[in-house]
Amino acid sequence: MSTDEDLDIELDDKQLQLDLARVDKTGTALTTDQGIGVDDTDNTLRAGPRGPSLLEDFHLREKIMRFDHERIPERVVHARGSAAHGYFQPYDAALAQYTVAPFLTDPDTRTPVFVRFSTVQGSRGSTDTPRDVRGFATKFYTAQGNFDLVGNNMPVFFIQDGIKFPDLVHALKPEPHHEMPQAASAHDTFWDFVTLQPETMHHLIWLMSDRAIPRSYRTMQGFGVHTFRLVNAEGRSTFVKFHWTPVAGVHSLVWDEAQKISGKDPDFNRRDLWESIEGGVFPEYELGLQLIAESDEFAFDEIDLLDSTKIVPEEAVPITPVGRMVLDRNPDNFFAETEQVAFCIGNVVPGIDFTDDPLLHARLFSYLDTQLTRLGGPNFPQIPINRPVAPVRNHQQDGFHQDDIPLGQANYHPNSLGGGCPFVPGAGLTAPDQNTYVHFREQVDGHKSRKRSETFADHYSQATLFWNSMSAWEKEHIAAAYQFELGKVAPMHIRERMVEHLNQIDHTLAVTVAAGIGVAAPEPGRPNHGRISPALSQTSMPGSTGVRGRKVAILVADGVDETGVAALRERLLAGQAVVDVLGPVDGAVTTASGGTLPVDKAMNTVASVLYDAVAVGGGDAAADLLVADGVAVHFVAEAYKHAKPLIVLGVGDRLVQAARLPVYEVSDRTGDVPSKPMAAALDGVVFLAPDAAPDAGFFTEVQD
Ligand code: HDE
Repeated sequence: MSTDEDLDIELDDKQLQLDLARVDKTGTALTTDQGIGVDDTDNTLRAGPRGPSLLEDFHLREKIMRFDHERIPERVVHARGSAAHGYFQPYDAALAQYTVAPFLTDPDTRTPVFVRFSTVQGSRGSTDTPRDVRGFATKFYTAQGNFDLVGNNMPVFFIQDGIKFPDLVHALKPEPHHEMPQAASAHDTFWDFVTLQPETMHHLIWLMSDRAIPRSYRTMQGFGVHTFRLVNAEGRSTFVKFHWTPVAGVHSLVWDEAQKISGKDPDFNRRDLWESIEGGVFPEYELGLQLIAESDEFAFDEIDLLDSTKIVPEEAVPITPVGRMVLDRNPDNFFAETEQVAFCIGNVVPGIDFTDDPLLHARLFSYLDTQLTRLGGPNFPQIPINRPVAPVRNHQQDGFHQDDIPLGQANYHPNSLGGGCPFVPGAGLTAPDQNTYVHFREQVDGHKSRKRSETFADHYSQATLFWNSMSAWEKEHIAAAYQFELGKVAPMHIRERMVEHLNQIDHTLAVTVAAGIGVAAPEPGRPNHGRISPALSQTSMPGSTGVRGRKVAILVADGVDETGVAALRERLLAGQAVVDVLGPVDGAVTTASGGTLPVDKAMNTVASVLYDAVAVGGGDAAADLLVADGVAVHFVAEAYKHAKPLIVLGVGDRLVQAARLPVYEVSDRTGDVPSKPMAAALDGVVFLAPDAAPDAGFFTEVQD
């Protein structure tokens, strides 16, 4: 690492702490777990070369025993995940009036973070690109202790009350009798459950949108979902909703692409995260907060702040930008870090507090509880990735895997034998200070009952708001997703029930979906309220990073005009795009001028779905070879199908013609490069002169 910025991070407290746990095997000799050097690790100790193995072979027994126990239970949900280290830094001290938490208010503090992204339904080894919610969990190692913001990439949740979570997850997971399907929501039990539980309707429409198939973790939002509280030094609380917005914009795959990627590269999102960080294209997100005064709790029509199936539209409460998170370091070891990290929504620091959201409260129990089985006992906070950088001193000791050696005689409070230590620092405080957690003094009053508030009753208005706010292509994708998913549901009565729900959201949507799944069109249902929230559309978040981190394939063959390819490559690399030159086979191709051009990969080992754009090199002989190559023809045809920019250099257009694609000629234009929507609007392919490589605007909406 070279810059000053990087240096700060490398020297941060969490990394220093992790250094103590990192074990470098370079140049070392092999030992047993007891530190004993071994003479042979390939042959069991035997009585004669063909004789029986001997029980006294401690190296064999230990090696096999350790192997037998290498796996721990995978997470019951969010089992498949990928993670990275980084830091968070607030822009300024503006939040100091709302919270005592310095990590949100001190612009000189860079708080180390570890972020784990995940899918929900599939197992640990499942694919990255199913239609699913994505987890976005952030552990902030603040100087005041760990704060875990355990969010998702959608701002609402399926259910209002945590007691329904086991039912939801049972219905969503592979069906119990045959354990199918893996990593997919398109099956009977899921749609049976959700159609009987109308509170799921808002989250469902998000799940049918392209938000459920993010292009990468770099281009995905994150949300805390629940309403939390910020609490200041006077003990005043302000409601808060947490939002992460990716600097690279919000971009998704299209469904056909997502399904193909599942086969071509099931690690697509994981690989992208890893390679981006290795390549110095660090994923960045802005933290934004919606702040709502305590006195405004009931100021919103149709929204109860305690109901996690509702958003507070940004038009009603704008998002205040607060700071920036950068992910700049890959984990050293997947198991030790990504698998063993334990997020607990109850991990809060002074200045952040809970509300009475009944979904949140069930989570407060669940996360702590689940780690006991998953990580084998109560000392999981001592695992290096989970350890706070703040000192931990208490009388909670013993249990499986205690790593510390607590000193002294007194393991209770109060004590005099240990000098009264650890002492209770905040005794008597009525409001938090930055080092002492004091729960918000909320007044509560009520009769015990299993009743849901009337204010939670509206399950359709915000689903309609979401639908209304989509662009035409987003609407098309949503309707197609309902058709795909419901088309996989065998019982017709479940399909019909869903169409009835859709009819409460929007009649046109219901009719469109019904037409695709063999259900009769319903009579007009609940009238559409006509409201929109423009901020909900992906088109409102194009991002500002242009070609940076985008992947471009350049197809070449023997006889390619190397000058065009070199110019394009150079300009893309200058913008920090990732460029792969693809040939019919690996190695190199000969060029028009008799030289050689190295090839990064053979075309048939990858596919257009793994790229954001495809370019075709020029050169007469190369064009003839590419036209005769079915893989190359399919490459450009498929890229076109997924509305990706096609960049065609010189006579490379012959390949486009061979694929029978409509053509749009811009080879005479250099500066004014059309964007994908323009290419799509013209229903054609973009031709570029070699010196007209894409600029920032070109990729803005590549994946939308
Ligand atoms: Fe989770 N959830 N969840 N969840 N959740 C878990 O904790 C649970 C919910 C979320 O990368 C589990 O350590 C209940 C909402 C993420 O390690 C478990 C309820 C949101 C992750 C659990 C919810 C989430 C989890 C499984 C309803 C978004 C992955 C393993 C009351 C705001 C964290 C584990 C990681 C993981 C329970 C609902 C996000 C079982 C009971 C809402 C990102 O404890």
